[in-house]
Amino acid sequence: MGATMVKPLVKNGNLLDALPSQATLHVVMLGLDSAGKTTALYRLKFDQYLNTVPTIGFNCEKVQGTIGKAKGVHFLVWDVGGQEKLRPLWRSYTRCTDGILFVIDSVDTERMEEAKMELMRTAKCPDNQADLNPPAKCLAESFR
Ligand SMILES: Nc1nc2c(ncn2[C@@H]2O[C@H](COP(=O)(O)OP(=O)(O)OP(=O)(O)O)[C@@H](O)[C@H]2O)c(=O)[nH]1
Ligand SMILES: [Mg+2]
Repeated sequence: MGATMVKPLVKNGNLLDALPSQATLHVVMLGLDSAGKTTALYRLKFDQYLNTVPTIGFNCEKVQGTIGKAKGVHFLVWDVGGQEKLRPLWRSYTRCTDGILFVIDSVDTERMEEAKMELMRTAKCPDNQADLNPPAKCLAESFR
């Protein structure tokens, strides 16, 4: 529990500038269990705080950007369960996605190393090496 980091860090320029121009961009939210993924997703979708239960499987919502360069851009956001037993399934969601949003509970310092390990594992996955767009690569790099 605690604060979540949902704002990606991009080294070179704006995240949206780096995204391919498509009608709908597919984004996968990953992170440890209780990092705050589902909370963030519902906040994006409904603009309010909703109670959540641990995700077994995934949640999927279409959200539309409302401000800045994201205005009018449609995102199909896949929020995948982060429990340890579910993490082997992440790779099937990250294959061919437009972006990966890795959510970190910034107050859960005890599990920061675990989060780092999972993020690096995801970034280094051979399936993702060819498919990851620059924003996802930048996020992984900034975490080292
Ligand atoms: N204080 C605080 N609590 C939060 C925040 N984000 C999420 N939580 C709480 O953390 C708990 C877990 O949040 P979830 O959004 O369900 O976490 P998750 O990452 O989806 O977890 P899994 O589905 O198990 O992977 C819930 O009780 C939330 O209310 C936050 O920014 N601040
Ligand atoms: Mg969840």
